[in-house]
Amino acid sequence: MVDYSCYLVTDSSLVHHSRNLVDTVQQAVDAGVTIVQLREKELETGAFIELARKLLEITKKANIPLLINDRVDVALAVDADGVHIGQDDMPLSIARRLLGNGKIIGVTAATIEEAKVAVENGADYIGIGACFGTSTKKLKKIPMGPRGVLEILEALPANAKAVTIGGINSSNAERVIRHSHGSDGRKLEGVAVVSDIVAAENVPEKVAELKQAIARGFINTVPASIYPDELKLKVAQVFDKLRATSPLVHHITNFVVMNDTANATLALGGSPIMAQNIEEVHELGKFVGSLLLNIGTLNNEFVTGMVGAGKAANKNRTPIILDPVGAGASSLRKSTMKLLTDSLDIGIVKGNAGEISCLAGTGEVEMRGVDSVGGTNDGASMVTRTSKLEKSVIAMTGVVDYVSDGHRTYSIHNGHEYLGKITGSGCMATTAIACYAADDLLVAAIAGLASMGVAAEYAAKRSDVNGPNTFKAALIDELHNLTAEKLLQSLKLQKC
Ligand code: 3NM
Ligand code: MG
Repeated sequence: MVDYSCYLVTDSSLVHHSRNLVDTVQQAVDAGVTIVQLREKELETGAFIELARKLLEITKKANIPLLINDRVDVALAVDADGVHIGQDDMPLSIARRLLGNGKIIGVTAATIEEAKVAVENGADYIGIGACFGTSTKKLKKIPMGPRGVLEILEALPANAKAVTIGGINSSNAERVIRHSHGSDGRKLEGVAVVSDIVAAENVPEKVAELKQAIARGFINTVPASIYPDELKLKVAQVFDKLRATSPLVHHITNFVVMNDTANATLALGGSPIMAQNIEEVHELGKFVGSLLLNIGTLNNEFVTGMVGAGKAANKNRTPIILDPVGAGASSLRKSTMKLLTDSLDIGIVKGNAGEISCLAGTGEVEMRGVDSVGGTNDGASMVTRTSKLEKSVIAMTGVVDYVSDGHRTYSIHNGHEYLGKITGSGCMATTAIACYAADDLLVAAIAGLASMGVAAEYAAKRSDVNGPNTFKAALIDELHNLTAEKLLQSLKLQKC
């Protein structure tokens, strides 16, 4: 049984200047990588064999396999444990004939077809790539993202083994593995990493981080179901906690709602910071309770800031809440949503029916600008499906709101029609969710939408409210006046 979980692929041109490749591999093996592939594109045969010998000494002592990239002759010369071949290298059948059945042969595949053929022809494992963008190798195809990796994996026989490669690092490995959990219980065997390990300043620390992230990704427990009454008590608890702790909510959001959402955060009990410049997002990172990314009024500076802040948040394990405003309305917004959901581990996505259907890739609900045209008559199934696909909590707003973590789905029947008459109420709902995100993300999504819905009902009832504008002011007041008791009394929550 080969352990492919933490797979090191070498590249001596990327090794950090403080070491050579042999030291790097020694440190990585000592720190617990589970398999090594010697991948050298420039070495002459003699030097290649000599390097392979040195690495084999290291891997043998640790009792882990050493594979050779491409060069079957080098693998034979040093009696390595196997080879890894690409689509343009020696055909698998010939490599197998030369190496025999006792050796490991891995094959790179970028499509379902390539992967299927390799498995049929007896590859021991498939290297699916590229998952993300990488500067380590010139890619021939657009990176497929974790969802693309799962599509290939699910097309293979259940016993096929696969890892993925390309842009994997300690901040995305957890999500990549978690995303690979398929419907029939299969998953990736592990992740293959080049630059994040070989170019690291501190290899043992980096390998430890990676191994922890990989281990977290393999945990795939089905959460226990919670009855609505129990959940309402949790909502009341997280409300009290929010008021007691006032978490810092970092917003990268649009110009239309920036002031309103900052006020909504304060009113609810959080502490807003609206920073989009990449220069400052890293500095803020460690104090931030949650990161809210909103793709309205997009510009390039926002996107750079979102990706930078998002990666830092994933590294710090700070929850990210994404509001894909108008995702179905323009291709720029859609591709930005895809960029963010592909490259970041998003905890919660909040959107209207059009935005969520765009995320699901079904387009079952149309968008006109940032508004959905109509809703869906099966919101519960839509959020459950999308959550299973994205491995994020999905919160969908509408006349009825729906929240799902893929296993547990609830509907919320609060709110007021004035919410649809003011701009930014959806963005404020996302802010409310982000305020609660220190806790269980399903509870956070419900608490956020519940707070908006209940506050809206209180606001609409006020004698000083006689239209959208007075409503907006009253809404901020009523977010401020909200109490755990009001939430418990007014929240209409159902299990779907
Ligand atoms: N193969 P890094 S991507 C060797 O897509 C390799 O098949 C790929 O390097 C493929 O971990 C890649 O530094 C390089 O991003 C991965
Ligand atoms: Mg090759």
